[in-house]
Amino acid sequence: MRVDLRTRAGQVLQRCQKLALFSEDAGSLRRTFLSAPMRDCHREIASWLQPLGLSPRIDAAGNLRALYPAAASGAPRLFIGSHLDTVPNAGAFDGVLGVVLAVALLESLDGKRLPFAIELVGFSEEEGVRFSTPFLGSLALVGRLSESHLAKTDSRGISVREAIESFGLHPAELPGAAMSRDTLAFLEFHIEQGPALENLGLSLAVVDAISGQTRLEFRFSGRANHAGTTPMDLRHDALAAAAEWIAAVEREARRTPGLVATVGSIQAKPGVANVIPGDVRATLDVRHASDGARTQAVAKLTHLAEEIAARRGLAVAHTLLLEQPAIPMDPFLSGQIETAIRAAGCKPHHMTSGAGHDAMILAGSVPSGMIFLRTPGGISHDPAESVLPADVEKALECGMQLLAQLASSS
Ligand code: HGY
Ligand code: MN
Ligand code: MN
Repeated sequence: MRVDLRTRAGQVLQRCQKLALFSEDAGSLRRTFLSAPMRDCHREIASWLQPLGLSPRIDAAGNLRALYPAAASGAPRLFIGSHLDTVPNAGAFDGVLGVVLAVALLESLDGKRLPFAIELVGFSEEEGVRFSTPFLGSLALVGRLSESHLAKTDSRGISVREAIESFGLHPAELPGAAMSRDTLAFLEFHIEQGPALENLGLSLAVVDAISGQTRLEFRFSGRANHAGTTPMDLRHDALAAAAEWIAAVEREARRTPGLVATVGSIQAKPGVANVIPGDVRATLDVRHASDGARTQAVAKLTHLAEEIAARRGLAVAHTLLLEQPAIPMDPFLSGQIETAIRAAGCKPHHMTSGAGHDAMILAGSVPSGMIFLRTPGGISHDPAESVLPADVEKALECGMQLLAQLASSS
């Protein structure tokens, strides 16, 4: 039964909202690696895929996988997908929209078979919330999920390996999660998560590259003491030192073109009003389209932390959590995406993504491309995150065009 694009776009939005109900928290959305709500999410998506004759499976890294066969056996495959995990207090579209759009594209084929198979993938962990290590799902797809990844532990001391086992999966089967050698390409639809498309009044963008990112944890070690009896000049206040450093981080980022730097989380111990904090842990997330500019900024911000700590009589140490270089998307695929965006009646905008995506992991192994949808208000990683139904309609039309183009060029 042919469904018109508007109806299908409306269904995409409803489905994203439905998946947003599967959360670890009451009243807000948080769905982390192999949590119980992730299983509900898998079940719901599987219920949409079964009528297409697809039998979805969960691979050993917890990725949802479903293969839509080609016209002929032995044909190569195109991967389409994004991530199903979220940040805490998330919006309903980051990651999930790319998976739900992939389902809608399979439905729009109405049983038609192409010269290539299409494998839908819903990645299990892109944000890195539970284990402070992003991309666990896509790393498994490219065969790069290492023993050190599996040994990472969450706040309860549970390792990635144990989380996989308690979800009923088997780490020994991780090699089987790697994508097959006959993979043509990887395509990811995603919300822009920033203000560019809205400021330009455009629906869709071609992502030419994804900015690199460095994530670290800094630990300021001072001297806890009594808040009432310790004179100001005798203090080694770890939180005051961190505060001075955080202001310096913001100042440095503001005056460096193209640089963004964020201290997203801070924990002060012992964390009570009448004790001078002796121990502070703070995260730092640094991004730039140029790897040189990013690594230079990380070195400068690290030196600043050391200088502030020394002046205040504290110690400071840092741990690297993630070092992800900037990654260009595949030029041929980006050209095809641009053509498809035009064919969908939109003016294509080319841009670099400030946000990280699974495409940056896949791009190291297969030609990868991304299509952005406008993010109203540029708001993301927040319940106010949204997409416009008309843009979803355009994304579907672009996706169908793209499949037709790739089929005719196969
Ligand atoms: O943090 C990011 O760039 C993405 O949302 N994981
Ligand atoms: Mn995100
Ligand atoms: Mn995302």
